[in-house]
Amino acid sequence: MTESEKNISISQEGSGKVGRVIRMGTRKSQLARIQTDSVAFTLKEIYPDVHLEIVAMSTIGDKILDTALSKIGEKSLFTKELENALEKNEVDIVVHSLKDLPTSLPPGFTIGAILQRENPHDAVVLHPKNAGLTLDSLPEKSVIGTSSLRRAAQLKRRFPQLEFENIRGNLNTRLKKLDEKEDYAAIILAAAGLKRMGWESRISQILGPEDCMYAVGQGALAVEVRAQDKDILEMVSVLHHPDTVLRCISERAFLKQLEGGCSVPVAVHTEVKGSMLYLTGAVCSLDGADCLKDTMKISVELDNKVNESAQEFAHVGVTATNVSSNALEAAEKLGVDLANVLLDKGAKDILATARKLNDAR
Ligand code: DPM
Repeated sequence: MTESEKNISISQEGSGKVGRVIRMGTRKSQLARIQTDSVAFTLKEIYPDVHLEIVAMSTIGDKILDTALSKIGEKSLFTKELENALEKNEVDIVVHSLKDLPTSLPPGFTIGAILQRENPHDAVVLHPKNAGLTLDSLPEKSVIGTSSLRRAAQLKRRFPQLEFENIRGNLNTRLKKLDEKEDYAAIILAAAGLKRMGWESRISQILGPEDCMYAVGQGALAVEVRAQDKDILEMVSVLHHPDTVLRCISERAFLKQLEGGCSVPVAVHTEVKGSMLYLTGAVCSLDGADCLKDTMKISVELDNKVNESAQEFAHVGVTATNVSSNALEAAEKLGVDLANVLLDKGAKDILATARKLNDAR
């Protein structure tokens, strides 16, 4: 672990009991650190006797900053180094943005907790000179910065007068590129990331589902652990937010059934109303010209039927032994069913073409 820097950010105090040391792995970006610290803070509140140690690492995704994410391909880009450290017992817990985790995790790993979702929508951040404008009122041919195929496809469809160009780098870099140059009139970022960074004041517009649906898992934090580590699994399971878990399982099952990764324009919108879970999913061509979209719902009554054994009951990589197994199964089925409906309508061709065009760029 040559790249790692260790710093003990939270340690034992008070009770006099010597607790177990839990090591939390994180990427080095400011957002990743903030996200890990927030989970550490919550764990510390629940388990005051546990020692938490934070281990920060650089990942390939952090090092390759000049290539669009969708071109580098693999989702494991941001997660591989962290999973290696988990595997070697160098860390016990890794905190991720759920949307950066593939729908199938490598064997031996599972998502042991999904925390309550932040605002899952995308947000518009304007160049200061455009203050007061919206995507509707920006001058024709204004350049919008985004490297997300999903955002570009949906927004091209909705705002054909605008132009879209890649922008890469972590959030700090992107805001700098926006503010200090004249390359972009605005950029699109997840509201959740902006909020966690303390940059909510830069949000000029939140994009609703009619403009741009969000990415699978967007806005939710996930805690990845070793699937066999029963103690840690049990410890982190109290962090699960049941509504978020059900929404995200349906979204992940949808993406998995479509065989989509981060290099395809797939978007979702979910809601829990009473005991019903609603999933809207869309598959778009890169230029947004073709867009298949549908909504389905399923009952996810939260009964007390919980499952005891861990990994064989993981749903799209998520182990949630403290959430009703009937509800988890229903959520997963909803995602699979909706994907099948769109596949029947021709989603396969749209995705195949999008992949081919993206690879050729
Ligand atoms: C994934 C995408 C992006 C990230 C693709 C997408 C955005 C890439 C880009 C899968 N991961 O959304 O269609 O804009 O070039 C990422 C962000 C967050 C997690 C930043 C962002 C923070 C929000 C969260 C990058 N991963 O999307 O603005 O926790 O959901």
